[in-house]
Amino acid sequence: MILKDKIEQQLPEWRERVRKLVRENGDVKVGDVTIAQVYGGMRSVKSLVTDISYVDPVEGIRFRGHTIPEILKLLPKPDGAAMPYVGGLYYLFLVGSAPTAQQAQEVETEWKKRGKVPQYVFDVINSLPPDAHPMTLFTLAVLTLQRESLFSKKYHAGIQKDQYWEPMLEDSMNLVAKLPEIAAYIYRLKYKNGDIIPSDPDLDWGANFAHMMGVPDPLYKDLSRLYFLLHSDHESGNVSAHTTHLVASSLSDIYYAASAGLSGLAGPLHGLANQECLNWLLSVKEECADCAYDKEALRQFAWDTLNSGQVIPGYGHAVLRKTDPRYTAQLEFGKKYFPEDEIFKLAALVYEVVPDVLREQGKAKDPWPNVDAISGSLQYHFGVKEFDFYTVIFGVSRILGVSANAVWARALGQPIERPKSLTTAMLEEIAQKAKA
Ligand code: AMX
Repeated sequence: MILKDKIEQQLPEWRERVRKLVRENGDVKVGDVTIAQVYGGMRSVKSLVTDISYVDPVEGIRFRGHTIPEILKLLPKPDGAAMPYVGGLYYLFLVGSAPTAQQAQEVETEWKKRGKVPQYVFDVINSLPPDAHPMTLFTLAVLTLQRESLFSKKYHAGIQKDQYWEPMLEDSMNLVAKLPEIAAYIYRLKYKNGDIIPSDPDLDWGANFAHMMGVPDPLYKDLSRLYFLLHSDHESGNVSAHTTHLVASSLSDIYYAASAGLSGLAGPLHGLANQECLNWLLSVKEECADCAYDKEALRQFAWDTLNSGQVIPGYGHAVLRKTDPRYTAQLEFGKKYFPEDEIFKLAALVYEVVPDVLREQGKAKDPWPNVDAISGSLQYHFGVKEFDFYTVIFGVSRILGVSANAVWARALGQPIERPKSLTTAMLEEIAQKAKA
């Protein structure tokens, strides 16, 4: 397989680079940790490593060194498409350099070979009560596939440590290949009377998802490719990425680890924010007719939300301090193809109003929109209005990033994670000593 060969070629050099860094500089300090950080969700504590993506607080995400606009130009696209092959992005994540069109297609072909979802996964999905959240169905489907894990089988058969990454890559490819069909199945089961649309082997991974969702507008194929690209990876400290990494660090396979990450993504401060965001936009539309064109009315509505003790979903970020470039890419997509769409226009107007409101309130460190502030309005435009489902689409995408990271973590022999905890009394003592 092309990805395996390309990683294998780089491994001796990478392993020596890491060994040398730790051997010769293991005692060099990377930073200090304050009591505020210990009690404050470890915000900004530098304690993770990934070479796949990096979030600059001002510039936003870079994938393997490339900004989002660069990536959209760099990666090969299917004939006639405006957005790249997702297989090309996965190649970039795993190999470190951009693929040729042929290399991106090879990844797509591998996914097609591995895409068949076993019936028992659908049986598990079907057995859940109708009001189960789509994220519960999706997470469970990924976990159910665990019995397929090659890593698990090989580990128990006694594989060598320096080969762990190989079945991890196989598992990751097998899992990613099946995600569009699982997600679309959940959508059609829950919202379209179980009228399932079979996969189309002639389509690329992103377009096939769009096809199986049953969205008639061909532009949804490009939106799907764009969406999967933008939500895939955001360095290692966010909840879904860190959870996946933590669980995998115990040598759990990717099915266990990714399903744990998805459970984290389901939280309202993380992936669920995109559904909360659309919900908020719809409440603006319903409760404030003037807000569609009157900035002052919209400003007041935003203040009412804050004064009622709620956050404005889609705004703010733990790391970013500027408009998220993933937001900008989606805004540009909407502006190009459907600038007059009602909800999209409202989302764009909110961008002109909410940052000032948050600045005035003075609490949020980042008053700018994040990736979630607009993604729901684009789905809504294409008729995907069931916003409970939005985090599943995010999850499909996020597994690209976390699985690529898991392969490399295993290839470089990253150990089990085990930070140290202290008691409050110990922290008080440390504080007292620091003052003395
Ligand atoms: N609206 C209102 N208040 C906000 C806010 C927002 N959009 N963003 C931050 N604040 C508040 C926080 O609630 C906090 O208040 P507190 O002191 O009373 O607890 C204060 O500002 C400081 O928070 P912060 O340091 O700026 O943010 P954080 O790192 O603690 O949290 C985040 C980051 C994203 C959870 C937060 O900005 C938020 O809740 N945003 C809205 C939800 C959202 O959009 N989540 C999606 C994030 C992206 C993703 O993972 N998908």
